[in-house]
Amino acid sequence: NELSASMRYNVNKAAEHGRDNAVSPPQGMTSEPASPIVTGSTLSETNASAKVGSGVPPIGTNATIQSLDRVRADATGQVLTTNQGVPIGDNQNSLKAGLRGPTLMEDFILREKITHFDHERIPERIVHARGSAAHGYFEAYKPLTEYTRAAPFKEAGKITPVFVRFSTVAGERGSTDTARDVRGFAVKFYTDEGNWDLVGNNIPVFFIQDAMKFPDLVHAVKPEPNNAIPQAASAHDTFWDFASLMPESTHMLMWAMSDRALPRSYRMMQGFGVHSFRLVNEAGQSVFCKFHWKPKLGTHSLVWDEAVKISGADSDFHRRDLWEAIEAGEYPEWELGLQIFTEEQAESFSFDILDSTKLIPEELVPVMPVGRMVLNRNPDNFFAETEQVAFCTAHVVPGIDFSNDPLLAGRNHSYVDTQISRLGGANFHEIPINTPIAPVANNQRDGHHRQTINRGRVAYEPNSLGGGCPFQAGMKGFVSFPEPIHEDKVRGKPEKFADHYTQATLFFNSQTEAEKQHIIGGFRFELSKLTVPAIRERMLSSLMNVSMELATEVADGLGMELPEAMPKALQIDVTPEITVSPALSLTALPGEGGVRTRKIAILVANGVEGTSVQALQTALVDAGAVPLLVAPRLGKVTAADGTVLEAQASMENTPPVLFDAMVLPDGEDAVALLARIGYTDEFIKNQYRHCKTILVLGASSKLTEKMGINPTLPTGETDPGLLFADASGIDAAAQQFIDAVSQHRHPARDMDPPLI
Ligand code: HDD
Repeated sequence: NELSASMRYNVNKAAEHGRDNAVSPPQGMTSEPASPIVTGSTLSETNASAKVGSGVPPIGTNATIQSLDRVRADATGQVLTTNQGVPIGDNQNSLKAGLRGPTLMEDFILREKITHFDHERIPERIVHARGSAAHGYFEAYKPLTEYTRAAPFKEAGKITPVFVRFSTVAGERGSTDTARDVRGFAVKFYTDEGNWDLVGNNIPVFFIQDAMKFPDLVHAVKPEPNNAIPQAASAHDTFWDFASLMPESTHMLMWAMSDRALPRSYRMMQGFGVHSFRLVNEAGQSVFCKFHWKPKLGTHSLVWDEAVKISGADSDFHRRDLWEAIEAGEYPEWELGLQIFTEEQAESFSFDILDSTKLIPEELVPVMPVGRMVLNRNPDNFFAETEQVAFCTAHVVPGIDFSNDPLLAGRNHSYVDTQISRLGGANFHEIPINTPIAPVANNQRDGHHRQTINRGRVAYEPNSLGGGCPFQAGMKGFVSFPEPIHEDKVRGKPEKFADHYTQATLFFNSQTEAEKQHIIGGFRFELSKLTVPAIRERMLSSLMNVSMELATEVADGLGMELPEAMPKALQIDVTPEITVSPALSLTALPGEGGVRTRKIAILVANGVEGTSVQALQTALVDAGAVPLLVAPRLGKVTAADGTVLEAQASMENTPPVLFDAMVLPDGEDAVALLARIGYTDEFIKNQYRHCKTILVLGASSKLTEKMGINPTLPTGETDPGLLFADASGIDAAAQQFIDAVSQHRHPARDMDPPLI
């Protein structure tokens, strides 16, 4: 596109020389854009541009679009102004007494600009500082009125807008996405009866049982206070010191050391409300409930070596993945499932349902699918939406209520409290992303940054001057479930809370062999980073109560003898209902995704056999994958038959860990070129080591041979992820490749230490 003159360079610079121009920028030298703005130009980004948010979401699925419209701003065609709306004549130069003289205090334009800038940062979240979010909607499959009067579950097909923020826990706002960590999964439902926040994680249990220990846990895992090391990592003394002294954390540690803590994508992880909540129906009857989000794409993870390398290659890996998927119209989707159970069932379990370090195995209480959530729009503005969104477990609506989980009680206080300092006062609910769609009317008034202009004289209740308004909703409003309580006031815990190991063992025993090995590797790595051997030993002594297989292998990996097992807090033996729960393995949810949105590297170089490359590209795009031609340098690559291909990535700018699978091309000359480049070895080594699918076409078999890669594994099995084909049989090979990539990874090749 032809760019208008005003877009090619900063025409305002022309006004900077000489007294006359400085006093009054000459006509035609301001940057008022030619009208209409050049369409299709990537330099002009307006609200209508595909590069801002995701443009237009499907109609009727996103009510927050309208509610946020009143605060959306678009500078297209507007003159530059101060915050008071005063047009600014010169945005280049401060006001001076003479061109070489001192800058004047009088310059309110400069002072306003700098003052605002000085205050652009707000405190980051004390935990979950690093996150990414998107808009979408929840759609109920069927009415759940038998159990709850909550608005989103009133009828089949009911749509409730949502805003969802995913996060890591320990790292700071600018930390890497692929750290080993729990992931936050916070959903704000803008229901007809007010906002409901389901503030969960991608792991169904938690480290501690009582909110009293939360500040200790967070102080232990955050960078150590003397030197602020390490960032976004639990592999340090203070975390394991605390964890090893708190055996109640053992179950959660098993999850945190597993592949669950290394998701491939936010789109490919589960979410859990963690606590037992209550559902309350119109008649005031209550059942307990646990919330589960299951991703349509299945649950898939990275491996540790890959996660570490991705941190260097693209520390925005998960943020980018979510953004790009939504921009591409590949809207991520989760199914909401409920585990519903009664007081009587709860009494009968071998564990306490008020204990957040315990889950309810799906074999005991099945997960009932009740609806789906689709994320279909990226935020317009990261700060205004993702950073300022304020979640709180106490934001419940009629029909949803709390259990007596002591961790939940502490959370119900903490979240509102933290927003008051983070967002600068008690009116954070008026920030557009936090405002409910349901109308708000009460007698709360004033405070920092108050936006609402409440009319009238009345700000109290009861009143007669305001006709008694706003009036109480009575039984139509939120009514707490009248749970009977007849107890002494005490500090303490029920006995079942003291069983710290049964479910940790259940989790370990429910993993596949490869998953177990990754858990062992996780513990080995983290504990190897400790500088105080006694902590390592204490942790091992606790792991012996989980599984001797686990403890022995971790000890072996650390070059240690097994110590005495840690004395258990609970002396009596617990008989668990089940000893294996297949639902706890990541393999339980392979997903319907196939290869959709998977990134595939097709290595190319001059002399490549082009027809097979193009056939593969077409087949992969048709299957919904994202194939990229990766060459030693960006730009044009000439195939053996003279066809010119365009490399979309270079081996330098997009390293192998950013791809889910790889194709090595045919063509003698190209292979000879690739064989001389060190990057090629890196591509093959990393893809191989991370158990990804590799398709080796024709002459490229020399490349894998050179690396010592063998289709027969040391176990005698044939490697299912290593495919060889000739360019002539490309159609069949493409299908085989797609099938293998949809397996995500090939654990048969997973060796510790790695083969290559
Ligand atoms: Fe928390 C943020 C999830 C225990 C106190 N928490 C926060 C977020 C998530 C969770 C997803 C980020 C929300 C967002 O994206 O803005 N937290 C959990 C889960 C827990 C949990 C699943 C256990 C089941 N949290 C927990 C306890 C406390 C807190 C026990 C305090 C007693 N959490 C906070 C907080 C944060 C927070 C300090 C930091 C920023 C914020 O709330 O808005 O209030």
